[in-house]
Amino acid sequence: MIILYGARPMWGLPDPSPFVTKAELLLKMAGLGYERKFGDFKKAPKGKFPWIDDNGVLVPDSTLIRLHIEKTRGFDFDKGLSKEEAGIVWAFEKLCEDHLYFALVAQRWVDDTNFERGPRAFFSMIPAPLRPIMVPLIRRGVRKSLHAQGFGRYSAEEGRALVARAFGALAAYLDTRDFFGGKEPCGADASIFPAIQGALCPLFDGYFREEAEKLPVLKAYVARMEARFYPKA
Ligand SMILES: N[C@@H](CCC(=O)N[C@@H](CS)C(=O)NCC(=O)O)C(=O)O
Repeated sequence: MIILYGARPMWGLPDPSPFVTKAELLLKMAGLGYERKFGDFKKAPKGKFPWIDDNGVLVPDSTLIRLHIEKTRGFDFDKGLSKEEAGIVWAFEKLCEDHLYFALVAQRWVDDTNFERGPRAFFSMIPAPLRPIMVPLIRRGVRKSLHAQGFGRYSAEEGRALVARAFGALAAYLDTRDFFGGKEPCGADASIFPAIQGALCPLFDGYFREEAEKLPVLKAYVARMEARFYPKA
């Protein structure tokens, strides 16, 4: 049995981390049995969520998890796609992970109201007297990493223009398809779905959600993916 380490379902999302949801979807798509466990960052092989324990083999990083499943189970996440389509959806996947993800982090962690509604809950595990020290320290670390990555240097106006362009590109591709895989989901859907679902999460306000909400095709896509992979009992 594979164990998937991440956080847990929160905020109406399968996991606060889009990368954990991606790993879970890859396991579901490949038809592999798994159990979810709350991870201890100190034990994370690369210091980040997610990682899996595949019968003693620890595999960190959602994309490395995909490569591991492909290699060990022979599963083809691009089944039915032409080489060109596989290339395009891979680029869309990385647009979500290496660009839009940082807008999501900025929305949740930099904005005070959003922080109180969301990430503040992560600190409930640490003793109350330490929180006044730890919370500002960790938020400062997040702001620094956003600055180093670059997204943190954009004004709200600039950030809005960039995410609008990215969501527009995703919506344009989806316009004639049910999924990024076409009629059926492919590996890239495992990554793109949590990025858009996270943007549309009603708990958080700001331009990131507003720009995603302007595109009904994105909402319809999230609803289709939720119905397929997280059907309501
Ligand atoms: N490239 C990694 C990114 C994973 C990632 O950034 N995880 C975040 C949660 S969304 C994390 O664990 N952050 C903690 C940290 O950076 O200390 C993947 O695809 O799994």
